[in-house]
Amino acid sequence: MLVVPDALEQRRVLRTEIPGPRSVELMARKSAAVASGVGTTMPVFAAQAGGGIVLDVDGNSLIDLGSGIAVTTVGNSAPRVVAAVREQVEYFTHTCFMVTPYAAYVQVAEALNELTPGDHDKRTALFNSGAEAVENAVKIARAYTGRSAVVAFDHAYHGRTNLTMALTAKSMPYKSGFGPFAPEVYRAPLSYPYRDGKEMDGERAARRAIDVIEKQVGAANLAALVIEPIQGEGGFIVPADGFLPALVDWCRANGVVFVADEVQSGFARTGAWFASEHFGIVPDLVVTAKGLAGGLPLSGVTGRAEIMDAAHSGGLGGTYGGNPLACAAALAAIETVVDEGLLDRATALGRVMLPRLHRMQAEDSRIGDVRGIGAMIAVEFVHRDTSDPDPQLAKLVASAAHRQGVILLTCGTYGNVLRLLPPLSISDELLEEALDVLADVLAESDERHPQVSLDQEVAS
Ligand code: PLZ
Repeated sequence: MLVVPDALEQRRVLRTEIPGPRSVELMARKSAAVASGVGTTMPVFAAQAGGGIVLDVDGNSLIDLGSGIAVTTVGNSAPRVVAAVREQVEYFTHTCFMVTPYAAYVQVAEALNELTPGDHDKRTALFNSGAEAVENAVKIARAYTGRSAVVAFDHAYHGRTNLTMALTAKSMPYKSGFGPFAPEVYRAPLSYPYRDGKEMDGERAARRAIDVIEKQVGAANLAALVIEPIQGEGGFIVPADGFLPALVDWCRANGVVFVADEVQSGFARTGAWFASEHFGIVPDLVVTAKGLAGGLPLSGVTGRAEIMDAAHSGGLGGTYGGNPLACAAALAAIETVVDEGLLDRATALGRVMLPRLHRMQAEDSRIGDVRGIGAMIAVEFVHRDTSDPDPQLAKLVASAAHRQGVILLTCGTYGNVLRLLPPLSISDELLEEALDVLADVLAESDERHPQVSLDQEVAS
C-alpha cells in the first residue's frame, strides 16, 4: 500500500518554465552566498516532496527519479518517519550517545545486526555520513588486523573526506586539487561485464584483481578490501557472477577484512535489504547510510563481533553519531520497508523500468547497456560505431528530461550513464510517465541532432 500525503498531488505539472522565476532568484542568491564548489544537478529549489513527486518553489511538480541520490528510498517525508521524528523531537534532540546513551541507538544497532547478511554474532557503530562510516570501517579493519594497506577498485566512490577521496577513483570533480591523499590505498581492476567482454567471467575478473593485489600490495600487508557490491557513482556497474564470492574467499583465506560499501546499493534499493544478497556473499563489515534513515543523516558499520570489537573503548564515536532523531527515523524507515512490502516494491519497479529500457535499447544503438537490479537501474550511452562513452548525450538527455519535469541523475567515470533511482513510494503511473519522457527526449535528440552535430552543439 502506498501512503502518500494528501496535500501533494501525485501528478507531473509544469506551471512555469524549468527553472521558474522563484528558483532563478534563489539560484542567484545561492551563487552569492554558497561556495561554488557545492554544485546542484538542477537549478530548481524544492518546496515539498513525497510519494514520487518533488514540488518546486514555483509550483511545478516534478517526477522524482533521483531520491536525493538514493536516500529517500521509503519516500520523501514518509508518514511513519515524519511521525517518529516529530515524537522524538518533543522529548530530546541530542544528549550525545557517548555521554548519556538512549535506547533508539541500541535498537538501530540490533536491527542492523539482524538485517545485514549472515547469522554470526555482530556489532554496529553509528555515524553521520557514508564517508564517515567508510573511514570507520577502515579504522576497525586496521585495528583488527594490525595491517595498514587498503584496496579499493576502479570506478569506486566512497566519499569526499581525505581517506575516502583516496579510496574514490575519479579525479574530477572529487579529488582534483585536493591532495595529498591518505597513504596505503591501492586500486584493483573491477569486473565490468559490458566493457570486459564475454571471455572475462567473474572468476577471471577476480583472478585479475587478486593478481594485482598480491603483486602490488601483498596479502600480508592488507587490512581491508573495500568494494561496492553494485557501484553507485561509478556507473551502476553490476559485477559478473562469481566475482564477489571469489574475492570474499580470497579475503577469508588471507585474513583480509572484506568491507561491503552498501551506502548506495543497500537498504531495500535493489529488492533485497543489501545488494550483497544477490551475489550470495556475507561481508565481514557492511557500511550503510543514505536510505537507512529516510532522509535524516545516519550511517553505520555493522559486522563480525570480533572485528568490530577490536577497536579499543573510546576509539570510535563522534559528537552526533547515531543522533536520536536520525535513529527514530531509521527505526520508522525499517518498519516502513517491512509493513509496506518495499523489498517487493523495489523488484516490481525494476520490472517496470527494465523492459521499457531494453526496448529503447533495441531501437537505439546509442544505448550500449541497460543494467541494474530492482530500483537501481542505469542506461549507458555510447557512440554508435565505437561504443566509446558518450557523456554529452547523457547530459543532453538528463537536462531535456529536467526541463520536462523529470529529476534524473547521471553517473559513471565518463559521465555517460543515466541512473534511475525512484523512491519506492512512486506509483507505476508516474514511473511510466517518466519513462515516456525519457523515450521522447531520447528520440528527439536523435531526430534533431544526428550524432555529429549533437557533439558540436554541446561543445559550443
Ligand atoms: N559510498 C557507495 O554512493 C555517496 C555522493 C554524492 P556521504 N554517494 C553520493 C556527491 O557527489 O557527494 C556515497 C556512496 C557510496 C559512500 C558515499 C558517501 O556518502 O553520505 O555522501 O558521505
